[in-house]
Amino acid sequence: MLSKKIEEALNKQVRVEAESSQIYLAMACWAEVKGLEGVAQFMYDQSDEEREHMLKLVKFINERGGHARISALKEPNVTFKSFKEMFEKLFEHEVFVSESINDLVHITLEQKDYSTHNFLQWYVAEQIEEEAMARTILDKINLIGDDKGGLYLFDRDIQQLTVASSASTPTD
Ligand code: OFO
Repeated sequence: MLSKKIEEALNKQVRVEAESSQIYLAMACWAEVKGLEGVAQFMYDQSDEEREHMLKLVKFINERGGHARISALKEPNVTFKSFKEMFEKLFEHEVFVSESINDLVHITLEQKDYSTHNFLQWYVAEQIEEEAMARTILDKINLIGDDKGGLYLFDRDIQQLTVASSASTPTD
């Protein structure tokens, strides 16, 4: 059974994951209208993954005697100055999500809720992976700079990152 404090903290994270999904969906749209199909597909897939993260939390809350709250979301930023800026925002957002997960883990320890603590380890590992991927993408974008040909190749190659990351998503 979840304590009220843990339930509330988990529900806050439900919202963070839902907003992540919306943010990446807005990025997918921007990339798509700019003609970068590979980047757009990558962002659509990221958006789907974030929704899965949200659902995993929703189910955990409901199964443990709580009630998952589906709240209104902040409208995400829909335009960017450049792809570099878009990926910088993605990286910053992942760092923010990692901090949010860390705070949550801290609360579970304070409350001695070891089953929720155990459940959250999946998110801890996922955030390490997502931050690393965002950093890799930023490094590549920095190498490309303003080179149009480089961006074309990046758009083609980013698909492989999509495959690598979705392969590590658990099915439960
Ligand atoms: Fe939910 O993993 Fe990224 O934010």
